[in-house]
Amino acid sequence: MNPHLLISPEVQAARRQGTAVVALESTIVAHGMPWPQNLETALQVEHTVRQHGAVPATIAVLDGRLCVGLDRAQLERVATSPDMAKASRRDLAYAVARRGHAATTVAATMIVAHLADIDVFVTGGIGGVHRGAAESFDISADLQELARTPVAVVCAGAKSILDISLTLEYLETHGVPVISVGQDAFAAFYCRDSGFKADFRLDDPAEQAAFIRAHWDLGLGSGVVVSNPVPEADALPADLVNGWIAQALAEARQQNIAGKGTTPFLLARIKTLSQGRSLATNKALVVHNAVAGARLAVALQATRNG
Ligand code: PSU
Ligand code: MN
Repeated sequence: MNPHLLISPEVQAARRQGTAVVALESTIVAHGMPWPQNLETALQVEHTVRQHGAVPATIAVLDGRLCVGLDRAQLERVATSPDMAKASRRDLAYAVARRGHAATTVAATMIVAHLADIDVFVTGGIGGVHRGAAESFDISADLQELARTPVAVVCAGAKSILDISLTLEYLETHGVPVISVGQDAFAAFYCRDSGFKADFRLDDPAEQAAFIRAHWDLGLGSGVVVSNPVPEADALPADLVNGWIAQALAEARQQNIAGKGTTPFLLARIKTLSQGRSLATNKALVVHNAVAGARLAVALQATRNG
């Protein structure tokens, strides 16, 4: 085992007993949602994973250790500490070497999950190719990570703050399959339909697990995106969402927001512009993804236990 990992007793026990484990990210807690909804959501997501037969492993860097599975106090620390960095692939070693604290993005969470031999990771939405990327070069490291790290990422698609068409092109180029659950379309986070089709529709967790196992057994090496649309009742109307996004993007441009600050800035602005509706939807979709992710993890674990 990698010496920088610190695996919680609950996750260690699950591993020993062949119980399914679901990785969860911490950037959404530290930088994606405001206090106290961030902690509430994190706790509810963990609870939902347990209710569906798997063990949650929230991942963060604390005191330089790559923590897999956080207790309540550690989760509160991630949710409240003002000094939580946002760590993607390039930032992990800095946090470890300086014995610092960092929330992990989708990319960094995939890396740590893979080091800890966890197959399934649940998040809200993946990062992607930002609009205007031809000028800004802003392409989330999440996509590179999906290209190289064999973890299944259950998400509600990608937010339309991004260029979804280019995001899907990028994934195709890098051989990352996009599976959709319950519909043909790739999901668009706050909305169910991005206007683009996913590669494969697989509704049943056992079918998803068979596909993912085959992908890895073939040595294809990459991650897999599992797009799970937000429930109908929690979805937001696309025209409203597009209006908030257009305004948030214009403000980001005026204020010269760049780099890792972009996504948190846009999320916070959309929350304010929507008078909190985007946050309620965000919460609902992550919890919904926890159900799909736990079921998938149980099905994949069955293919391991033979
Ligand atoms: N999607 C959300 N909330 C978030 C994020 C994505 O709904 O907080 C976070 C994830 O951690 C993702 C990161 O990995 O934003 C992407 O950041 P960037 O665009 O800087 O790569
Ligand atoms: Mn970026």
